[in-house]
Amino acid sequence: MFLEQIENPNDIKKIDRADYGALAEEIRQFLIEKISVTGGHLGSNLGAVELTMALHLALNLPEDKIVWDVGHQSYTHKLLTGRKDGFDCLRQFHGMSGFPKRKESNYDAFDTGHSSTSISAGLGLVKARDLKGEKNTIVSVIGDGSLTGGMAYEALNNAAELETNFIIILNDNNMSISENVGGMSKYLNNIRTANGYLDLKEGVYNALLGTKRGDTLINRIRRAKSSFKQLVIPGMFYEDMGITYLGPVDGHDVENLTRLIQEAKRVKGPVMIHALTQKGKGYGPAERHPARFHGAEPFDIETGIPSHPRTVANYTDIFSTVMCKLGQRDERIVAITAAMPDGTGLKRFRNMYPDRFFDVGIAEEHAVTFAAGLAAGGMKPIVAVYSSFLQRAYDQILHDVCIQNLPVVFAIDRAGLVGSDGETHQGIFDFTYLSGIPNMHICAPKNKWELSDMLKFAVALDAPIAIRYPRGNAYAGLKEYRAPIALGRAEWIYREKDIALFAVGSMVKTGEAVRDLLKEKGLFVSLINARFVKPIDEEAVLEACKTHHLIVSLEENVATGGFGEKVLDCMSRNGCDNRYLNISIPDAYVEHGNVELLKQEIGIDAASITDRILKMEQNGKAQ
Ligand SMILES: Cc1ncc(C[n+]2csc(CCOP(=O)(O)OP(=O)(O)O)c2C)c(N)n1
Repeated sequence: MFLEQIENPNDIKKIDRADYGALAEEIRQFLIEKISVTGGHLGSNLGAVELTMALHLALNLPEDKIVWDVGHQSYTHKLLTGRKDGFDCLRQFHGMSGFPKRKESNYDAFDTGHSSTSISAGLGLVKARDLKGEKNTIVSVIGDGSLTGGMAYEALNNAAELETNFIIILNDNNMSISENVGGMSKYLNNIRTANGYLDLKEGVYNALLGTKRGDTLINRIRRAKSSFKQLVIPGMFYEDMGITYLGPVDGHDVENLTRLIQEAKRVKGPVMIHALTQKGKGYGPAERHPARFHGAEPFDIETGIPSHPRTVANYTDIFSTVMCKLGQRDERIVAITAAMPDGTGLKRFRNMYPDRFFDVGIAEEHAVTFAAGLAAGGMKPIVAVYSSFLQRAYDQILHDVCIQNLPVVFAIDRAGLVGSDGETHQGIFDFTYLSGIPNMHICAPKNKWELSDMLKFAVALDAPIAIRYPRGNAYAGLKEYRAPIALGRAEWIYREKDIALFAVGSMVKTGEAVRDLLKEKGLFVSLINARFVKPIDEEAVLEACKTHHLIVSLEENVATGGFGEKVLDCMSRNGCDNRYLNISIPDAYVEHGNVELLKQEIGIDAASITDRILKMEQNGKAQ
């Protein structure tokens, strides 16, 4: 009823304040209904409904700007800025993104997807505003989980010197994807329960007032900038840095929040509003299982059960099982995650070996250097991380792990196209950013057994090594091909002549399909499972060059710095003049959408690859 009245940005300002509660309820129902069909980030959005309403009431968008950290909680913002219809194709190919996108709307001030960037970006917008002499308001919204990321502190440190207005809203739901971790989380928790301390303060003062020298004592306590003060005044950490702290406040009270944001606009300097929210608010299953409903697959609203329950093990499951076995065999094995114990499959390892499990918060850079320290101390660290998030830790991999040649294993999940999370999350750069680093080894399994074999191989190797595997079902084909893993050695699966397909990881399965299609045309095709991207098996390449006129490399990584370039380099150094075709991801960001569709779109599905090979065969030259 009220949501119907909201078609355009700022329409919320027409709603009577008495109806805010009803509007919030309608927004929640809308989000639950839509996300139950498309999938998406439910819990974080349900928790941020009132906060977003308050921002839209207190600000004048788009002149004023909101920077959403991670951006997964921006659905209500999208709803209130004329994008209601977009929810039917949320996260689908050419549909509305699940994250803020400047190209999608003038009301999205800054693109996000990875965590802990909003304060830096917001501060940049503030400085740009000031330099241009403008007067608009800039607000960065950051969650307590994202506040575990180091970049947030670099930004706070910088923002503290500011003499003009900058509003930071800390959306504190006491959860990251899983339970939040670490000292800051503890600190925020103490603030949450600050009423206890305030009562204590009052109690102490009242007791002292009743005594003879009570006044003097109270004054002494007040004068002393003691830890007592730290206890009784919430937000001292921020205040001491020079950031005005307002809170903690109820993040579900629209009117109060709106008033507070309006007050915060008057502060000449950085100001933090600490809003307490509940993840999944208003939907029972999401309140009870916040981790499961952080990023939900389509589900049945009544029960919260996924509409298409998984029946096949994915690579994460395989990794999870093997890690538990390895942990049992070798007490030096330790596992590290940057806030993704569920997503990376390390939860079982955590339950079995709590002392050897470390969740460091959303802190990939720290995770890698921490792992380097563990390795230098004689342990065998395995860093389980998503491909796109490891991008952050490039220097730590190079400077802290690889220069010292420390035996850190990188278990890189979600490598390749990930689908609906889109361009910020596609794991298509890891071969590129890893393969230029001396001492690093890189491999990718063709199927679920090979992931297990590679992990065992990796922990036995006394050097840095990365194993990258994709999101989704673990391939259970080619079971009979299980030659022992040897460093830098490929595996011949089919040995014929004429066309040689060198495929890496997920592309071995595609390579099989391509080979079938080519054979239907009467061609002879070899399929080689590359296994290693660094070092590549040059012997296998040269052997193939002798008996095949066309060499094709297949990978789910961008072409630049990828596997194919190494194959071509090997061929050119050795004077091989075979024709060559590089199947990889083009030099562009790949948007959100179904993975199979995306593969067709960029021409790396079996049919498109077969077409390209056939054309090449016909023309006798490269496409
Ligand atoms: C660099 C990076 N690492 C990991 C993630 C995965 N991730 C997405 S949201 C999230 C938790 C964020 O928690 P919080 O900021 O408290 O937001 P909430 O969802 O609780 O509202 C994580 C770990 C990410 N987006 N970016």
